[in-house]
Amino acid sequence: MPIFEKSSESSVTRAIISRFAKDMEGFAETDVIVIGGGPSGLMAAHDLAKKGVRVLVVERNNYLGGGFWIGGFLMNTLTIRAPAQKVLDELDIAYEEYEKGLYVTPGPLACSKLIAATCEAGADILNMASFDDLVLREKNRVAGAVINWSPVATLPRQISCVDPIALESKIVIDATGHDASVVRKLEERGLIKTRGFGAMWIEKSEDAVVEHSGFAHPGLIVTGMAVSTTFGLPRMGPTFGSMLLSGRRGAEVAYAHLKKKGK
Ligand code: 48H
Repeated sequence: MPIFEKSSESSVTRAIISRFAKDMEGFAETDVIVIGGGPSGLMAAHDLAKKGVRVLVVERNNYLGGGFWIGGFLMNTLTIRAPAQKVLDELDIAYEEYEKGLYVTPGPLACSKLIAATCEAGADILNMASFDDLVLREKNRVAGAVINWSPVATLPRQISCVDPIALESKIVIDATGHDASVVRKLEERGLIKTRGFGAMWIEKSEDAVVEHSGFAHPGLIVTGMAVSTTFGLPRMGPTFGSMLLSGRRGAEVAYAHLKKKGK
């Protein structure tokens, strides 16, 4: 008596293709595209999905989480300053108080729970796909993202002429971390000027990054380290509370904008 239900190779292949095609059709036009699945991007996607917004996270790696897995100096410990530990409470992530207002939690625990919460909230995920360019409309308003499979970038030149595809959205969020790749694409076209992130100053940087999270250009919101790069703010090293609260601020700004426009 076999353990598993009867099936076939063709059924398994068709199951994958039909589900993928259905998903991609939905991704072609959505409310918000988040480029980058690190802590700020996941947090933004989580909060938007919880509010019923259609949100897609595009991540170039085959895994989500960005720098949230490993904390500082590859030591697997994330530090979180108050009040961001409230997000850990909300997501049921265990942590310890190191000293008043400074908390520690293992990266693998916090990261896997944030990913799970984001997926469960209803955010869609497209991984192994890289941001390539923007869709721009009248007055250079950002209206979507052009993406390609990540491995395409590693193909030899003679076979790398694989055209990307475009996904339309009402808002794009740049959550690509230090590179601020989406904002930099606008800079290449002379539409914005980035300042590059500044030297480390934990005390100042975390407030500043949250305060500057929001629209950097019509249709484009910036969250996380990309905010520091865009606006020339100090870096915060291995403290992650501001990444979570920056994503949350980005989601609030996006949601208010969508509501104003009648979503
Ligand atoms: C698709 C892309 C692309 C692309 C990048 O680096 P992240 O963890 O980003 P944040 O901003 O959410 O968090 C930053 C934090 O991890 C950190 O490094 C801190 C706090 N540093 C402080 C300091 O002083 O250095 O995640 C970015 C994600 C990653 O998963 C990338 O793979 C992804 O974006 N990504 N995805 N297309 N072109 N570029």
